Amino acid sequence: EVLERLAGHFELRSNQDDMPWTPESWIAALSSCQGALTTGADPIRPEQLASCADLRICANMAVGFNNFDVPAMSAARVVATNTPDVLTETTADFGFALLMATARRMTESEHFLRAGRWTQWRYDLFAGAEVHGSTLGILGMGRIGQAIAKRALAFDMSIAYHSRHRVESVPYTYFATAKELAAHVDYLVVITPGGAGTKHLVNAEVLAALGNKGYLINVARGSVVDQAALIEALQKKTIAGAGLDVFADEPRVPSELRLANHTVLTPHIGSATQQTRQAMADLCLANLAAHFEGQPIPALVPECA
Ligand code: 8YV
Repeated sequence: EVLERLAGHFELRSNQDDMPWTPESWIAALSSCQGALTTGADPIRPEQLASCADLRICANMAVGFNNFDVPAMSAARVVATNTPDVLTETTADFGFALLMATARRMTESEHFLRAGRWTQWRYDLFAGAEVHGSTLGILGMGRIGQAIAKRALAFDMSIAYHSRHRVESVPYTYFATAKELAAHVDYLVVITPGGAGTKHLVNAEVLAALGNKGYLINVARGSVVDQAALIEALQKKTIAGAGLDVFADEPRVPSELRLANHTVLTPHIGSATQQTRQAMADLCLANLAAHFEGQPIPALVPECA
């Protein structure tokens, strides 16, 4: 439906669902375009910009834009837009659902049942960890972090956080480092932006501080967590478990993670409801249309000069 609406405004070059772009076909397609509607997996960096002299706007269908090199885009006079706000509550729902599914071992126990292995009643079967009344650490107290905190309050959780800066508008306990936060909490939920500034913010030391009763939940970007250190922590049981919607090199998920117990793994679906994906697509279209009509752009990336 969105493609049809786009076709009403633009001449389209589109890929097929079953034929992802290769790096070469992506550059070739972009080089004949003035605008692009990108997902978080489509890079817009100097390599692409060098061959795309006519490109003027890239509308990312994501709030995160670590696939963009915004300074290089600004230098090449390419506008960057994203989709903030419309996915905040939906992604917070998912982050909290992933926390609960991980704590209560919902997918592991379901696989066990579906495999026909539930043959007798046992009191120790899939004993998980309490959610209500526990301590939640939020790494990144932005819009989605704050929406996750709101949900946690209804579960009587105590809330602490670490962000680059203290957020004066929230009443939660601030920790100056990720490590101090991890040492204090039962659940560490990662919801920071990706990119160089947060690369491996959750490293072996932070995981050690989280400890063997602590859970890591990542609904941000795979790059924020040192994935090798996480695999080691899961294998050595130095953390209790992990709920992961994002990975270091998507869509590749290493077998060590796929085989790990006490994990819930999902294919980057934090914002994936029909309503929210529609709202994200609508905002992309509004961003593209506004640019080409010379109107103010609804969701310009703030860093875009
Ligand atoms: C997107 C996301 O679905 O908004 C984001 O930053 O991670 C998701 O909502 C994904 O990036 C695909 O564009």
